[in-house]
Amino acid sequence: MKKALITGVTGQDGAYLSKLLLDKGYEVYGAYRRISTPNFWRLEYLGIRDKVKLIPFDLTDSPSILAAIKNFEPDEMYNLAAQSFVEASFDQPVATGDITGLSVTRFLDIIRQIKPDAKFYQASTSEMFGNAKQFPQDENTPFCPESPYAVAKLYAHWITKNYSQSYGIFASSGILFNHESPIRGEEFVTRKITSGVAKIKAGKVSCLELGNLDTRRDWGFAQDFVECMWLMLQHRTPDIFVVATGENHTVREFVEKAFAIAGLELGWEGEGKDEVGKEKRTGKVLVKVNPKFFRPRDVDNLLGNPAKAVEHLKWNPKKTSFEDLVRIMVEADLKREQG
Ligand code: NAP
Ligand code: G4F
Repeated sequence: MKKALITGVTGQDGAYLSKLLLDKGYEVYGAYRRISTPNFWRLEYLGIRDKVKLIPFDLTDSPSILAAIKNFEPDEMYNLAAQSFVEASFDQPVATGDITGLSVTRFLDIIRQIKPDAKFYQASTSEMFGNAKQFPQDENTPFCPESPYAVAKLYAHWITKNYSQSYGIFASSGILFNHESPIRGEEFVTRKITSGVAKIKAGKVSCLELGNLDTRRDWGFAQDFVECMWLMLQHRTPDIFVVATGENHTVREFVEKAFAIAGLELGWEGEGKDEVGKEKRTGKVLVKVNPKFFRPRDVDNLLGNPAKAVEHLKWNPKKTSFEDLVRIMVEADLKREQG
């Protein structure tokens, strides 16, 4: 039986990847960090909490990384743990650099010393392309990171390639574009929208406040994307792959689709004011723009080209459409609100 170590097992991708590997017959070791309140709701949502072997671990703590690898000798390691929220990285640039960037060297160096035959996956990101001049972005597009998060991820990306080339470790990076699901954190825009829509429908809140509505993202379904992580470690050589759907939409389009699926009439703030500036609309749902949710710098337009993953890994980027993704998320949040 193959053994896999997944860091960030309490996160969205960690939960979906655990489910995938358990279904494939792996023994799954889920590395989680100790926090004041246990945080296993995603594993519970997928019905796998008692199937994953949970081990305490912190990316900033080398002894805990060493113990996880030495004690369990995993064949495959998926490094999904990170400070992953771009907005927060502007407030915590040093912690983000340490957790999301430098920790990957801690991890790889322990692999080099005690388990050099293991395969390693690094969760790289389309944020590394930043405001790229090339569309769509592929494995040869120059990087232009626009946030402390993206800078840290780019460091992690390069050190993964460096350890693979310098020491012959099977270390691959997936440059994943945005991927979402009903277990996405509510701080990210898609889940903020779908849970907001469900709360509006339930009469719990009267409006949704968002930041930049014009940015475009290539949004896919997390359950489909984790499959590509696994495929990368089954490939005959370590490599770098872009994972994306090849289609993008604005935040505004996501909002429109989510409201339509929930059967709610959508009204934008400022759309219908009378002569004294008072909202003319009555009974309509409002979406407001709040400058608080704008970032010091944003990435305007991400669009990935998954051709290499399609050709070499036989991965299907079109399994779940944009419409289906929004529907899956809205329906899950409506169900949650109904208890
Ligand atoms: P997520 O839901 O935010 O999960 C991040 C995980 O990292 C959580 O389990 C978190 O633990 C853990 N973590 C944070 N700091 C840690 C530390 N110091 N030590 C150990 N664990 C720590 O992220 P995700 O959406 O699943 O994404 C998975 C990975 O892919 C991340 O590296 C992310 O940056 C990258 N990525 C994501 C996307 C996307 O669209 N989702 C796209 C490209 C790349 P807690 O539960 O305790 O907070
Ligand atoms: O959902 P977001 O916070 O995701 P973002 O910044 O694209 O990052 C996510 O995807 C990356 C892959 O490209 C991952 F590496 C990263 O870990 C994370 O998973 O924001 C998406 C867009 C941004 O342009 C943001 O400015 O939505 C815009 N937005 C507008 N209003 C908002 C909001 N974002 C958030 N979080 N909250 C808002 O109210």
